[in-house]
Amino acid sequence: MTSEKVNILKLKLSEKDYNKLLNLNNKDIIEFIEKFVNLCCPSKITICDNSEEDIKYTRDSAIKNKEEAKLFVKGHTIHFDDYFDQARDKNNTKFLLPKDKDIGPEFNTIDREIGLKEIYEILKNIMNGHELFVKFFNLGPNNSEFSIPCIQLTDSAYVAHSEDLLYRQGYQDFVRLGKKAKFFKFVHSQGELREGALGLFVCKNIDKRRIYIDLEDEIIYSTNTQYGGNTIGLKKLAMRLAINRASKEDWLTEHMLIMGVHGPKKRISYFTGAFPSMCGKTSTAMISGESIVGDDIAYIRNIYGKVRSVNVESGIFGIIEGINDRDDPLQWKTLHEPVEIIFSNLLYYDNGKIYWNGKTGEKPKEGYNHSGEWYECKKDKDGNTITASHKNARFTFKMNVLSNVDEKLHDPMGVEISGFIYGGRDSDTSVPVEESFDWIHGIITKGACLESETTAATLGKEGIRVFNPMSNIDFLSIPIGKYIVNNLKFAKKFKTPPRIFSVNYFLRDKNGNWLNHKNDKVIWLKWMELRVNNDVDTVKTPTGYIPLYEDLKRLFIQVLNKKYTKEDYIKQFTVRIPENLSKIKRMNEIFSTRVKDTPDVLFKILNEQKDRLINAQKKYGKYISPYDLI
Ligand code: SPV
Ligand code: MN
Repeated sequence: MTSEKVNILKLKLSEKDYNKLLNLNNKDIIEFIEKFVNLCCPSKITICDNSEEDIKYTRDSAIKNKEEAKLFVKGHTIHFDDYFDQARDKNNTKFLLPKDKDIGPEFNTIDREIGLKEIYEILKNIMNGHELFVKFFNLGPNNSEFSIPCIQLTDSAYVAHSEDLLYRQGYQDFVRLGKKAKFFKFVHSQGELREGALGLFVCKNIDKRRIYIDLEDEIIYSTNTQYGGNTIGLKKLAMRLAINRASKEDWLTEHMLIMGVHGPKKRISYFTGAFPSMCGKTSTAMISGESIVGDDIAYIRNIYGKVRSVNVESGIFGIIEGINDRDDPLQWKTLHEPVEIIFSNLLYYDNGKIYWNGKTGEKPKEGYNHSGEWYECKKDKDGNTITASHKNARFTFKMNVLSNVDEKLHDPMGVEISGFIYGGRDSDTSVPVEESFDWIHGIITKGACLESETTAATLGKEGIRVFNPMSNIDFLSIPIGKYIVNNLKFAKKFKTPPRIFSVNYFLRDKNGNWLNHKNDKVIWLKWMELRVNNDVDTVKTPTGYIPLYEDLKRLFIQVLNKKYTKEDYIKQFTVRIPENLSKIKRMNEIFSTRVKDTPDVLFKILNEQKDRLINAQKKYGKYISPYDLI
């Protein structure tokens, strides 16, 4: 550290803020901040610690800097991202790859030296006229073996505010760890801004949007974007760093919810669940009557011989589209309470009211949204209708505003996991719930082979199956085969590893009718809870273990007060041999061409499954009722 550089922080910081940095007793932190202050040249710097004062300052700055506007309900604010900045930018998210490294063809990479040169050029003086917020957080609970300390540099008060809602404050852990803090680093700038709807500022230079990931230095750069998935360092950006770190240290970073499912006699069994986007992940995590630990990202470790997991986050950045009073009572209620919530990219109308697509109640005809002034039937340049809210419009709140938050959310030891769940959007192949034969069979046939069908809402063309192993494909930072092997190896040390299940909320009959109601998912959860405690028996099929009719019938009555007929059961749990064989064919194709490092065991397990399906077909035909298999 040269004295000249020390001076820049001394010069630009208040004495109080400077002392906050000295208190951390870690010269790497000072050097990191100095380096980017020198490069980005912010006009003002604020160092935030855990204090209420700093948290309030961040929240107030988002309003003062016109990144958020107040809404009618106390605590509620709205934020807009630019019209072309509404989702994760996969094309411009790249790994900085050193010359001597190869992470496989699946990844978007750029030569590390070239990428650094480019991003430094973009960052040069980028914060001129902006205030830099320096924030300290923890990924995971405070004071926990699971957790990773993080420093976020951002010139967006909205990003800093979002992180205050989504993560645990980490300043004290940095003080505790001192020189030992092995932290992740995030550098974000919105770049130049322009005035958008309601006079709120949005990014001007979307063409210079970059998200560059440096696994070597565990640092991520994000520029000229505001959308949370691109900017909130601790969310999907940190996930890439954590997957890489976990792979070296023999634990798992998963794109998973964590929830407590309530069984008989007040028993609670914890599950993690991976679901690609639009497959029911958040709605599963928030089912009333169960308890939520997390809805998006889980760290999973071997703690004294048990599989335990923590929620990396302590808030939710959730999709708001379609949330209504009938299907989502819990989220509906919370979204109307006077608690701190940031709404992004939905419709603002009537001086502070909000509307989102699918919201129960009055549907305004005009207002302001991510496209500016909005009116019914408004079209974009290409003639597409602009709906009132963007389909990726979101809410951000702390989990403690939910009435069913699990009491172990902040437990440094996490919760013990009894089952992993994998759920895709699948109209015709897998049954609503099924248990795998064992860990390896589950990781391979249910996790690694996870697919999801596109919805009309997302791509225009419905029913295209997208390969998404463990629903983590967008966030992997190691080759897919290696990642699958890490998952397979993880359970080797456990006498009884968690059971692995698949769920499918989207099964249809030949005529395209849904075979289940939205609310049925709670039944599959209750059944899995009974299974992990060995309370119920199963029917063995070629693809796994499925429930017995009598157990489901009882659960439907007990939990939903609903009659469940044998016909329902047979339709839902018929083994569909041709569809299952097609799936195996698709997977064999993907794993032998697209994935370059597929472990042999994957092909072996798929071939065994194929043989079981063919043998069953010879005996019972193409569509097999569970009653044939009992
Ligand atoms: C997801 O898309 O999986 C999300 C939202 O959780 S984002 O932050 O964009 O990743
Ligand atoms: Mn996610």
